[in-house]
Amino acid sequence: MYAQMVKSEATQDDPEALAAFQARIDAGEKIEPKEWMPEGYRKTLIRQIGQHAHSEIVGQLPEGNWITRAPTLERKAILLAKVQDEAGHGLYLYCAAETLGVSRDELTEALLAGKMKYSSIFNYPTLTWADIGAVGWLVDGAAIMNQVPLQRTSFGPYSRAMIRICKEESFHQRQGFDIMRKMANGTKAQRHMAQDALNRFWYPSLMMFGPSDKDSVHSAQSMAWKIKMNTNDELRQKFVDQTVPQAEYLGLTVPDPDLRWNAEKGGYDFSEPDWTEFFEVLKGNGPCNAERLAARQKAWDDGAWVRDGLMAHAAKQRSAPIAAE
Ligand code: FAQ
Repeated sequence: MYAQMVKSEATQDDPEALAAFQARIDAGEKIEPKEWMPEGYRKTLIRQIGQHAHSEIVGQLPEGNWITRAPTLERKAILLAKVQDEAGHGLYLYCAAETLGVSRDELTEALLAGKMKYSSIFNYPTLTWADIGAVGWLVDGAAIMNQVPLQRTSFGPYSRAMIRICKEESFHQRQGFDIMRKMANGTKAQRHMAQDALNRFWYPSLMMFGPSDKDSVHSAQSMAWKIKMNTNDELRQKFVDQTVPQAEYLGLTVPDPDLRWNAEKGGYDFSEPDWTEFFEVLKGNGPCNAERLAARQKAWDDGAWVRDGLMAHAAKQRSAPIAAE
């Protein structure tokens, strides 16, 4: 109890508090919002959780684009449910970030001002129905690879949000694989569409894990704090090892002439994505950056009257006399 008090009153550079905090992380304890934490830990979490939340919300756009054009009623219902799930994931994550003292409005404003990022993958277009299969199979597949370890992340609200999100993500991945299976076993034109989708989404999916470890600025500190559980390259390798046999099962070719099984390391050797393209996309120069941000800006502007109405209602409630018991 006394130790807890000391911690909550500790200044940011107090070496004892920092050591005690690190000891809690190393022991696998969860850090809860009202407990003392280093400012860097709080800021890193806001950045990562906020970016993750924005990704879930922006990630609805490439798939939402296909809801009205899904080939059957069943596919439409499934896609609609998936896109709604992504909205839910965004909301859990915004709530987790809010426990760190930042509001959803502030996070959205930072996104719209270009001060916060969202995943690079959502700056690529979904041109055909097979792309919706590729998004579920590869993009949700990469998201799960990254998010399953995050269920054990050190910050309680983030870890709990991840447990729920991962359950839904596995349904998403399977629905994508099911679309690919149908297309890959369909007509010649459908097989061509499936291969074309894999060709276009393979490297952008590998980029989702972030830059190679040598260029990852946050990994070392984030891993020490268990905000991240693996390096970017470790997860990318696991993703390739899991996905290549799935592509083979579909009868599709991974668009990498240098892809080889390496028995010694027990994994595939593969070509790195084009990192120049990755950093260009991060700078806002991807194929759909402007369109995605314009869609978010429009949603924000269109929703202003709802936010104003809710604030006015809350103010009225606060000033109303308390009803007699
Ligand atoms: N895109 O030092 P690192 C989903 C930035 S959810 C954009 O390695 P870190 C569900 C990074 O922010 C997908 N930016 O960074 C779904 C940093 O810049 P900053 C989202 C990226 O944070 C499916 C700089 O590069 N998932 O898909 C990217 O340690 C289908 C240096 O990089 C998460 O957010 C990128 N790909 O590692 C929804 C998971 N990679 O901030 C709809 C949680 C790196 O200093 C449909 N996040 N950057 O300006 C993480 O695990 C980590 O944040 C990483 C990046 C691994 C993404």
